[in-house]
Amino acid sequence: MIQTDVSPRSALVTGASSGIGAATAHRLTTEGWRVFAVARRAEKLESLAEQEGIIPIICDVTDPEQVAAALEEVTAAGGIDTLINNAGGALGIDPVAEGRPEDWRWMYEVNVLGALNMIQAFIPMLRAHGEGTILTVTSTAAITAYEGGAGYNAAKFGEHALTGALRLEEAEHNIRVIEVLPGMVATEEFTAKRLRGDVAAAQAVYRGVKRPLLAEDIAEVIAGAVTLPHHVNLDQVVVRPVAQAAQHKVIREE
Ligand code: 8X3
Repeated sequence: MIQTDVSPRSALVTGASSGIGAATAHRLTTEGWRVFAVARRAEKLESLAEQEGIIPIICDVTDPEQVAAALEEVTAAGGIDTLINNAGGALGIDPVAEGRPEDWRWMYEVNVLGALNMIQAFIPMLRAHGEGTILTVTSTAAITAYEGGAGYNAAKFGEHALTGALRLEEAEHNIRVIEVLPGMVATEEFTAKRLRGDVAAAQAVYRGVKRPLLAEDIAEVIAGAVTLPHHVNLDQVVVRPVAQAAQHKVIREE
């Protein structure tokens, strides 16, 4: 990919304590970026923070007061040109008929309102920078509904809509808005959390799939997207493993 000659770059990554967020923070620092790694869990951030270039910030993106404090911290430390909204998650695989409203509420809160809080807080800084980037990690679940997926689909479709409107609104402020939509990614926590800690069921999701995507694969895509020259906007990047040709078609080798 073509690289920009703008340096040094600086990003804030949410959901940075594990999975795609941690891999992205790691990947960007290897390219010389300063990275503010945002997550709720201090102990998880500690090992990441040992890496040079990573500045840990403990913050729950669903709490506007904590987001305001994070903004202050980032401002005092020199600011960012790139916001990467990665925090999110799924809870439950119930059909609509039996879905738990509290699960739906949690998913809306963390996927949609969490991203909203971060965007609203950091948009003045990104506008002032003159060449800002906002990249939001949604999901293939943001564009294709599937059985058992409705609560997560609703939240991710919502986050996808937010991203689309934002791209239109911020173009005149020269902020590029990128959406990365991962399909099946084998991460430590995503499916285990969704299945409420049922590790065996979580492992079954990837059963027989020879090469599901890894967090590092998505980090590679994110790094590629945000290091392109600023006038190049990858609006939407759908990323799946070859074995997942569609949401409903997964090649499994028994
Ligand atoms: C995760 C992808 O297929 O579980 O965002 O909805 S999927």
